[in-house]
Amino acid sequence: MKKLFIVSLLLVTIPGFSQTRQGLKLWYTQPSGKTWENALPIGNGRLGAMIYGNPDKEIIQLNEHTVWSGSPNRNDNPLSLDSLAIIRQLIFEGKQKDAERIANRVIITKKSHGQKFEPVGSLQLAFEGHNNFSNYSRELDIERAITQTTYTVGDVIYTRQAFASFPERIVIMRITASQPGSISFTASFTTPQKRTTIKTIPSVSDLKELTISGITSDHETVKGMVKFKGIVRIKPEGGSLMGNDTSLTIANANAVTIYISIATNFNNYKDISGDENKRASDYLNKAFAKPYTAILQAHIAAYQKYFNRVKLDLGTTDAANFPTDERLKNFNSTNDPQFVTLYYQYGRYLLISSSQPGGQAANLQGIWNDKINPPWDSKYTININTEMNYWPAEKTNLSELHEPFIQMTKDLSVTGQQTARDMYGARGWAAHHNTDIWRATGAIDGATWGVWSGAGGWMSQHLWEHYLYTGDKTFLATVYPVLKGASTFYVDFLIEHPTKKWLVINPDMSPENAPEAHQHSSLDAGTTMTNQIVFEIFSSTIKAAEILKMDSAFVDTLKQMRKRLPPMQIGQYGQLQEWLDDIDDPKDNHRHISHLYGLFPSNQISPYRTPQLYEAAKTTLLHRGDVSTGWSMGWKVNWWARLLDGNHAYKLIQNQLSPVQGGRGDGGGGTYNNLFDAHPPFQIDGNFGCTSGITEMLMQSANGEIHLIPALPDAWPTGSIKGIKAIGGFDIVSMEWKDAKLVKVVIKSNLGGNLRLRTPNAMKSGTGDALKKATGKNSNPFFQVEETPAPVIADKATIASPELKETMLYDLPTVPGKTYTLVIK
Ligand code: FUC
Repeated sequence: MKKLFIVSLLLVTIPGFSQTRQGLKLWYTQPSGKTWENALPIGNGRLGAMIYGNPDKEIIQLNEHTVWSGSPNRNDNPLSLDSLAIIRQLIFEGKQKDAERIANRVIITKKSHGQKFEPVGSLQLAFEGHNNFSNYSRELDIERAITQTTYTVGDVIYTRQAFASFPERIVIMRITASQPGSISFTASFTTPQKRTTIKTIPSVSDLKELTISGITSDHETVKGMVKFKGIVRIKPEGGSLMGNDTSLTIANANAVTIYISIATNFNNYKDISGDENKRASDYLNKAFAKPYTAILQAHIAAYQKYFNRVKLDLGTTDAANFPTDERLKNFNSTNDPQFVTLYYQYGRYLLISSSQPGGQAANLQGIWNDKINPPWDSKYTININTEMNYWPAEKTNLSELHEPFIQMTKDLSVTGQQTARDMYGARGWAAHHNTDIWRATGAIDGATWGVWSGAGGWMSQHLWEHYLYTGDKTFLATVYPVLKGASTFYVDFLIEHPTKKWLVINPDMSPENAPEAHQHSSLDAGTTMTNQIVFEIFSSTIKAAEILKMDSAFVDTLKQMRKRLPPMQIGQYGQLQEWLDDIDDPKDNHRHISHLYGLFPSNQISPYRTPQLYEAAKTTLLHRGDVSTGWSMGWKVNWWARLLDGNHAYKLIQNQLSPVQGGRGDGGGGTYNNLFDAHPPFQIDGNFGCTSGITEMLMQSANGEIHLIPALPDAWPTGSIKGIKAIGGFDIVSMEWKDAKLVKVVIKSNLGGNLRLRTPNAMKSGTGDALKKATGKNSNPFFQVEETPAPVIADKATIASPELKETMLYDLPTVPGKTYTLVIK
C-alpha cells in the first residue's frame, strides 16, 4: 500500500509519468539498454522496428517483411518415392529406427532446410551528453500504435515519438525539445548483414540522406538474392544538417522528423524482379511531402480501424499503476486483471502490426528479429506455431489480417503439388512441418521432426474457417481448389493398415514426440493428430463442395474414405491415445500435445457431444502438466477453456505472465519485459495463442452453438467484452457479466439463421419475452458439426462422467442485419 502511494505521487508530479498511467500502455522508467527484449515493437505489416528509447544512443532496429536469405528454390528429396514402400513396410512392422535411417537419407532434404528472415540493420542516433538524464519514461501506447520516450537533460525536456505508418509504409520518429535549438545528434547505420553499402547521398533541398543497400545472405547452398534498400531522410526544423560519408549530423535544431523507408526487389516467392531503389524512394518521397501531424493522424485512423473493434474490461485495480516490468514481476502475487486486458490487446496489437493484407504472414517472431542467424531461422513452423499466430484473427475481429496466412496457404497449394507428386507419387499438394518465404515444401531438419505431412490439411482449415466466420461464398469458391488439393493428397496417400484395416498416413508422426516404445523414433502410421486433421479437412471439403454444388463424385470418395479413418482411442490410463497403439507414457511432459488438436483448434471433442473423449483429453492434459514452452502454454489456455475450466486456464495465463527464467532451450516459458512471449527464446506464437485462449474463455463458437462465458475464472467475476466474433456471422456486440452471471448480451446477426446460445444462467429477451429452449439439431448451416465416430476404449481404462455445470441452451431465429439483446432473467 505504501509503495503504491509513493508511485502515485511520482505519477502526478513527473511529466512523462502522468501520461503513461492511463489506458492500454506498456511503460517503463528505464531505457532498454542493450537488451533487445526490453525494446518496444512497432510495425505496419511491412516494416517492423524495435525502439530502445536510450537517451544517449537511440537504437531503431529495423526489419522489412521480405528481407530473407536465399532466392526462389525448392527442397524436395526425389529419392523418397522409390523408398516409400520399404519405409512403410518397416513402420508397419514396428521397425521405426530402421525406417528412420532410410527416411533421413531419402525423405529429409539434401538442400535448403528453410531460409532465414533477416534484419536490415539499426539506425543509431548518438546524443552527446544525454547519458546524464533524469525524469525518464518510455511507453508503447497500443491504443494508438505509437512509442514515446521522455527525459530531461539539464533543464531541457526531450521527447521522441515513433511509429510505423500503415498508410505511408515508413517508420517515422519525431524528436522535440522544450527549448529551441537543443537537438543535436549523429545518425548512422549498423548492420549484421555481410554484403551492404552504407553511404550518404545528396537528397532533396541539398540536404544529405543516409542509405543502406544490400543483398541478403547465401544460406544452405541457396544464393542470397533479395536486394534491399533503406533510406533515412531527416527534416530538421531550425539548426543544421551535415553529412559525412556514412553519417548525418544534426546540430541545434528545434525539432527533427526522421523518415525511414525500406524496400526490396521481392514480388512473390518465384519473382524477385522488383526495383528496391524506386520503391524505397517512392514511399519516402510521398511521405516526406507530408507534415508529421498529418502522417500521425492517418496512421492512428488506419490502426484504430482494426484495434478499436474489440474492448475488454476485466476490472482495474491499483496494481495497474505500476510500470509494465513491475506488473509482470508482481502479476502472480497481486490482483491485476487489467494486466490480462493489456496482454490480450497486445496480442491484437502485434497481429495488426505484423500481418497486413498484401504483406507476408507473421513468422516465428512476427516481423521483429535482430539476428542474422535467428532461432529456427525466424521462419514458419507449420506443425503448430504459424497456425497459432492466426488463432486470434477471426475471433478477435481482425478477419482481414488473416489474408497473408491465407495467401501463404494458396502459394503452398501450388508449390506443394510437386512435393506430393515427386516425393509421394500423389496428386493434390503436400507441405511438411516448415516453410519459408520461398514456399519450400520439402521435409527438413531430420526424420524426428520433418516426416509429417499434416500441414496441408491444417492450414487449409483456416480457409474454411474464414468462410465460417464471414459467410463469403465468393471467397469459398476461390479457395475451394486449395481445400480439394489438400484432401486429394490424403486420398492418394492414405494406405490400409495391414492388421487394423483402417486407412492411415504412413510415414507419419505426432509432431515432434518420440515414444519410448518406438525406441524414441517419431515415425509411425496413423497418429491421432493426423487422423483428426484428415477427418477434418475431408469434412470441410465435403461441405464446401456441397455449398458450391460441385464435385459430387469426389464428395462420395471422401465420405467413403472418411468412414475408414481410425476413430480416436482411449488408452489404458484413460488418456486420449497419441498413437495407434496404446503406448503413451503418463509421465511424458512433451511440449507438443498434438492429439489434442481434436479439442482445439478442431471441434471433434466436446463436453456435450463426446463426454468420454472430453474426459480422456482432460486426463492427457493433466498427465502432461502445465509448465512448458511459451507456445505450449498458450495452447493449454485454449484447451482448458474448451474443457470449461476457467481456473486452470487462468493458471496457465499466470505461468505465461511470469518473468522469463533462463535462456534458449530451458523451456519454462514466461514473458520478457516488453511482453513478448518466451519459448524461450522469444517466439510470438505464445502471445497470439494466449489472446486466442482468453477469447475462448469468454466465448466459444465451435461446437454447434455459441457458448457465452464458458470458462470464466474466479479472478474475473465481473467484466465485459465488446466486438468479438463468432462463426455464422454473429457479432458479440457487447457482453456483460457480474458475479459470474451473464447479465446482458447484444448480438448482431449478419447472415441470419438460428442463433443457438448456451449461457450459464437463464436469460430473457430484451423486450421481456421468454426465450425458446433449444431442441434437436441446430438448423443454422454454419453450425453443422460432423459427428465424431465413437472412440475405441481400452479394457483397462476407467472413465468418469464429466461433471458439467448446469447451463441454459436457447434457439433464437435471426434476420440478417438485426441486433438482439438478451438480459438476465
Ligand atoms: C517446433 C517446436 C519448438 C519450437 C520450434 C520453432 O520445433 O517444437 O518448440 O517452437 O518449432
